[in-house]
Amino acid sequence: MKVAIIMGSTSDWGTMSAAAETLKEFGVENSVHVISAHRTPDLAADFAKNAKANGYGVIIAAAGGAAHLGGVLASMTTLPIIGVPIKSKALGGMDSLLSIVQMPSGIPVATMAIDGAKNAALYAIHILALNDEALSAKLDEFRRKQTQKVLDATIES
Ligand code: RP5
Repeated sequence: MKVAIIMGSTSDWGTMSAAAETLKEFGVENSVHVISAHRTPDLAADFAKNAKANGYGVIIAAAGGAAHLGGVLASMTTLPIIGVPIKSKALGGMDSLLSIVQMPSGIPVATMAIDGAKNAALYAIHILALNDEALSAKLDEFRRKQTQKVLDATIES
């Protein structure tokens, strides 16, 4: 299954390219779209309503400021939505974070850290790996290497 990376603006790409890179590293098919909940609401609705039929298994939704993109998409699909709050100029991303994490009961959006693009991709991989043994094995290997890197970096005094 594919992962969709949706961003509210092209200005989010500097942050979100890390998600695309991570998905690529794991060999997970993905596509990147600029869709805004307020600038292109019809497109947002169309994408969310057809995402499952179009072969997507997870949607990553990145937005900054009044970051309602993830919640709007989530209201129109039962696919898991992973929200990435983009650091905003005015409030350093606290506005984005709270807009995504404080979803009212009934329509969940999993919220990553501010600018947490890489973890969004990893979390999407975790979800897809539930039904994909080869992908699950890649995650185990990623964790093993990550642990080894820390152990190798231990400084002796
Ligand atoms: C949001 O507004 C976008 O996700 C972006 O983070 C923020 C600013 O957008 P631009 O004014 O840079 O297009 O919708």
